[in-house]
Order: sequence, then structure tokens, then C-alpha cells
Amino acid sequence: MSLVAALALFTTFTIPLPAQASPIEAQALLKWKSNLGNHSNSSLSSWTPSPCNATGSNLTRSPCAWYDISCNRAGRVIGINLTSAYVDGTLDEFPFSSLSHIMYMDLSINSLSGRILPQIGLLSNLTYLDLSINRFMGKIPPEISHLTRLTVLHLVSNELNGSIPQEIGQLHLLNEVALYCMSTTTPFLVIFLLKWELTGSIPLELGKLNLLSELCLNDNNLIGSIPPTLGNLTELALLYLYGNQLSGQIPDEIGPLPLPSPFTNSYNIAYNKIVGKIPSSICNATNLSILILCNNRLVGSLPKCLSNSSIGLSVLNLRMNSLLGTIPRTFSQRSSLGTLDLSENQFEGALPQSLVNCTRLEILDFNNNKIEDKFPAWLGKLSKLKVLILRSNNFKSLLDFPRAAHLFP
Ligand SMILES: *[C@@H]1O[C@H](CO)[C@@H](O)[C@H](O)[C@H]1NC(C)=O
Ligand SMILES: *[C@@H]1O[C@H](CO)[C@@H](O)[C@H](O)[C@H]1NC(C)=O
Ligand SMILES: *[C@@H]1O[C@H](CO)[C@@H](O)[C@H](O)[C@H]1NC(C)=O
Ligand SMILES: *[C@@H]1O[C@H](CO)[C@@H](O)[C@H](O)[C@H]1NC(C)=O
Ligand SMILES: *[C@@H]1O[C@H](CO)[C@@H](O)[C@H](O)[C@H]1NC(C)=O
Ligand SMILES: *[C@@H]1O[C@H](CO)[C@@H](O)[C@H](O)[C@H]1NC(C)=O
Ligand SMILES: *[C@@H]1O[C@H](CO)[C@@H](O)[C@H](O)[C@H]1NC(C)=O
Ligand SMILES: *[C@@H]1O[C@H](CO)[C@@H](O)[C@H](O)[C@H]1NC(C)=O
Ligand SMILES: *[C@@H]1O[C@H](CO)[C@@H](O)[C@H](O)[C@H]1NC(C)=O
Ligand SMILES: *[C@@H]1O[C@H](CO)[C@@H](O)[C@H](O)[C@H]1NC(C)=O
Ligand SMILES: *[C@@H]1O[C@H](CO)[C@@H](O)[C@H](O)[C@H]1NC(C)=O
Ligand SMILES: CC(=O)N[C@H]1CO[C@H](CO)[C@@H](O)[C@@H]1O
Repeated sequence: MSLVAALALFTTFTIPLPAQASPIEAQALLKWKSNLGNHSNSSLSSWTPSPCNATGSNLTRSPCAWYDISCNRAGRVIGINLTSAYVDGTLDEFPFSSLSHIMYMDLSINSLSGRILPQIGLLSNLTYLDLSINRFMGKIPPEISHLTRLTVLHLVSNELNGSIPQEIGQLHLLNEVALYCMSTTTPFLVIFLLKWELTGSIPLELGKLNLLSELCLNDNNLIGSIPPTLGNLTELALLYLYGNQLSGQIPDEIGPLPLPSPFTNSYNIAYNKIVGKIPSSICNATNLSILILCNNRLVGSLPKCLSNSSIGLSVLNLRMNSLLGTIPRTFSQRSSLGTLDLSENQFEGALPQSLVNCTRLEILDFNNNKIEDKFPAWLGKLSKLKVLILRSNNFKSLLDFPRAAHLFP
């Protein structure tokens, strides 16, 4: 289920004013509020025991009229949305046991700190949980696995450490797990890069989450190899494992299932210690657009499909590996490559002339290889090219360079 779908489901059950109130829920939430930090400047200002339109009954104590709280027809709280509400404090007094009907909880982008308490597991109706961009610390409680209806789990950008609980594998409905996603819509996440310290290995059990479409575990200290069970995730569109200490081999064609799957669109395992060859099974990932394997210990030559656009790559970054052989010669007119970075490898031979077919190329980096060629002035035909790096190779007739450079806008 997408975020939109999750929200739609959520909204369907929402009505502004309930028939019955829930004074217990109101009291419990007010107790939490009273333990929070300075909330004068936040949406919590609507959280009051007696709203100004009070008419005297317990109805007025309903939290359902509060900003960012949603209720069902019975007046039970089913949604709490405090994203970007300047909330500052902990979950220590959060009324986990009073909010058993809650389905949607978004506390992202606040200043919440302390631990994510095991009592989170009491919110067994939750389908959507977003605690990202806060200052939660400590480990992810294994009790999170009690939230069996969860479809979306976002814990991005906190100060959590410890290992990923293997119990997450029990959350069969999950389709988005973001323990750290870098999305273009939230570029400021870069600031938090160093704050995230999950350790241990990637649990095999993640392979059970067969509805998973996005898995981001980047920028942690994860060790071990990429579990072959991730090959079971046939709907996985995005896999970010970059910036860890992962070693071992890419599960290859000998393994039970190839990685990535034909659905995979973005595959980024850069900045690890992964050894071995780029498996030819990658050619089956026909939907692959972004392939980033840089800064690993990959060896061997390139599968041909990476150049002949039988897959429609827009980014291919293999920088800083030990790849060798010649660069495939078959870049076709259908190529959608915008970035081709093969720098810091052992590629040899000449530059393939067919690169002129890659009319969308903006970045072309062959720095520090063993390419022997004349200076490829013909690259001047690539009108979008902004970055061209050829140094530390054996390019001849460099005297042509000024003239060639002139060809580039
Ligand atoms: C509390 O918030 C108000 C409004 O933003 C601000 O003026 C005040 O300085 C804050 N007080 C503290 C102690 O942070
Ligand atoms: C109180 O009622 C008035 C009139 O019905 C309405 O305009 C106002 O928004 C209400 N205020 C709150 C806090 O519900
Ligand atoms: C109001 O709620 C309290 C408990 O919070 C309850 O004891 C009382 O009977 C309620 N009053 C009405 C009029 O429903
Ligand atoms: C939660 O609040 C944010 C900001 O107020 C809003 O953009 C978002 O649509 C809200 N989500 C729901 C489900 O109401
Ligand atoms: C989950 O919500 C449903 C409907 O709102 C409710 O009947 C049920 O008791 C809730 N589950 C728990 C464990 O409270
Ligand atoms: C996690 O961080 C807490 C303090 O935030 C520390 O006490 C604990 O030892 C850390 N655990 C690990 C496994 O790093
Ligand atoms: C998942 O993958 C593992 C190892 O790759 C395999 O043994 C297992 O049968 C797979 N499970 C399913 C349900 O496909
Ligand atoms: C390929 O990716 C596009 C979006 O980039 C998506 O709409 C389509 O469903 C994907 N196809 C497969 C087979 O995954
Ligand atoms: C590619 O997919 C086809 C069809 O599913 C399969 O037969 C073949 O073994 C796959 N090739 C690789 C290298 O995984
Ligand atoms: C591209 O490469 C794949 C895999 O090597 C091959 O099956 C396919 O025929 C090639 N297509 C073209 C147009 O060369
Ligand atoms: C450009 O690609 C076409 C196929 O799309 C191929 O026939 C042609 O030879 C390529 N051009 C060069 C210069 O290799
Ligand atoms: C009601 C109020 O004071 N709101 C302010 C809270 O803080 C943000 C940013 O610091 C301001 O933009 C709001 O006006």
C-alpha cells in the first residue's frame, strides 16, 4: 500500500466530530502533553481539556476536536499526526495502552528523544508508523513485530543503534521499510548521516516481507553479506544498502534467486566491501534505472547488457572497484544514460565510439583506468555533457585537447 492509499484508508474513517467522546483518551493524551517540553508554539495548543466551544458534557473533553487527532465514528482516536509540530520531549508518558484503536501515527520531524518503548507493540491496529527525523536513541524494540498490520514503517534519521530486530520479518504486510532513506524530497537528511548506528547483520527474515517495495538500510554499520533471501522480494523497487560494512558476494546467478528483481528500479550498494563479480542476472532486472555499485571490491568484466540498453539505465556508477576488460562497445541509440562513471578501475582498450549514441549523457568519468586511445574529440557531439574526466589513462594526441575542449559548451 502506498502512502496515498494508507492516507486514503485513514481519511475514510475520519469524521470531524464524534457521536461519543473518549475522556480517557483525552486525559491520557493531556498527561503526555504535560510531560512534553515547550509546546506553546506547536499544534498541541488545541489540546485542552475544555475547548472554547464547550457545552458542559464529557463531549467537550473529546480529543477528536483537537488539531491533528482523528477519530472513528465511535469517537475513538484512530489517527495522530504531529509531523513538524515542534514537539519536544519523550514517549515515556505516551498513552500506548489507551490508544488501542489507533491506526495511523505520524510523529515525524520533531524533537522527540529517549527510547522507542517496547509498549509501542500495544498499538496493534497501527498500519502506518512514522517516527523519522527525531532524536530517538537506543535500539528498535523487537516488540515492533507485534504491529502485524503495519504497512509503512519509517524510522529514518534518528540516533538509534543496536541491530535490526529479526522479528521485523513477522510484519507480513509491510511494504515500505525506511530505516534510512535519502529521498530527493528531503535533502536535509544529509545532516543526519552520522547519527545512525545500526549494527549487526541484515536479518534473513527481511526476505519474508514479500510486499516490500522499498528497503533503505543505508548509512549504518551493518556487517555480513546481503542475505540471499532478499531475492525473494519480488516487488522490491528500491534497495539502498550503501554506506555500511557489508562484505561477501552479491548473491549471484548460482544463488537461489537473482538480485535485483525485475521490478527493481534503484539499486545502490555503494561504499561497502562487497567482493565478487557483477552477476549476469543483473540483465534480468529490466526495470533498472539506477545502478550504483561504487566503492566496493568488485572484480571481473561488465555484463554486456549494461551498455546495450536492454535495460534502460540512467545512472551507472561503478567507480572504485577492480573491474577490468574492455568497455562494452554497444551503446545503442535508445540509451538513456545520463551518468556513466567507470573511474578508478582497470578498464582497458579504447573508448567505444558508440558512446555518441548516449545523447543524454551529462557525466562521463573514466578517470584512472588503462584506456588507450586517441583523444576522443568525437565526444563533442554529446551536447548535454557537463563533466568529462579522462585523466590517468593513456590518451594520445593530447595536443588536440584545446581544440577538442572547444567542442564542449
Ligand atoms: C517557548 O516557545 C515560545 C514560542 O516559540 C518562545 O518564545 C519561548 O522562548 C520558548 N521557551 C523556551 C524555554 O524554549
Ligand atoms: C467555535 O464555534 C464557532 C461557531 O460555531 C466556530 O466558528 C469556531 O471555529 C469554533 N471554535 C473551535 C475552537 O472549535
Ligand atoms: C464524564 O466522564 C467521567 C469519567 O471520565 C464519568 O465518570 C462521568 O460519568 C461522565 N459524565 C457524563 C455526563 O457522561
Ligand atoms: C499530517 O500533517 C501534515 C502537515 O500538517 C499534512 O501535510 C498531512 O497531509 C497530514 N496527514 C494526514 C493523514 O492528515
Ligand atoms: C483495533 O480496532 C478495532 C476497530 O477500531 C477494535 O475493535 C479493536 O479492539 C482494536 N484492537 C485492539 C487490540 O484494541
Ligand atoms: C546505544 O546507545 C546507548 C546510548 O544512547 C548506549 O548506552 C548503548 O550502549 C548503545 N548500544 C550499542 C549497541 O551501541
Ligand atoms: C526465500 O529465499 C530462500 C533463500 O534464498 C529460499 O530458501 C526460500 O525458499 C525462499 N522463500 C520463498 C518463500 O520463496
Ligand atoms: C517499472 O518501473 C515503473 C516506474 O519506474 C513502474 O511503473 C512499473 O510498474 C515497473 N515495472 C515492473 C515490471 O516492475
Ligand atoms: C533471467 O530470467 C529468466 C526467466 O525468468 C531465467 O530463465 C534466467 O535464468 C534468468 N537469468 C539469470 C542470469 O538469472
Ligand atoms: C543486449 O545484451 C543482452 C544480454 O547480453 C542480449 O541478450 C541482447 O540480445 C543484447 N541486445 C542487443 C540489442 O545487443
Ligand atoms: C548507435 O546505435 C545504433 C543502434 O541503436 C547502432 O546501429 C549504431 O552503430 C550505433 N552507433 C555507433 C557509432 O556505434
Ligand atoms: C504561534 C507561533 O508562534 N508560531 C511560530 C512557531 O515557530 C515557527 C518557526 O520558528 C514560526 O514560523 C511560527 O510563526
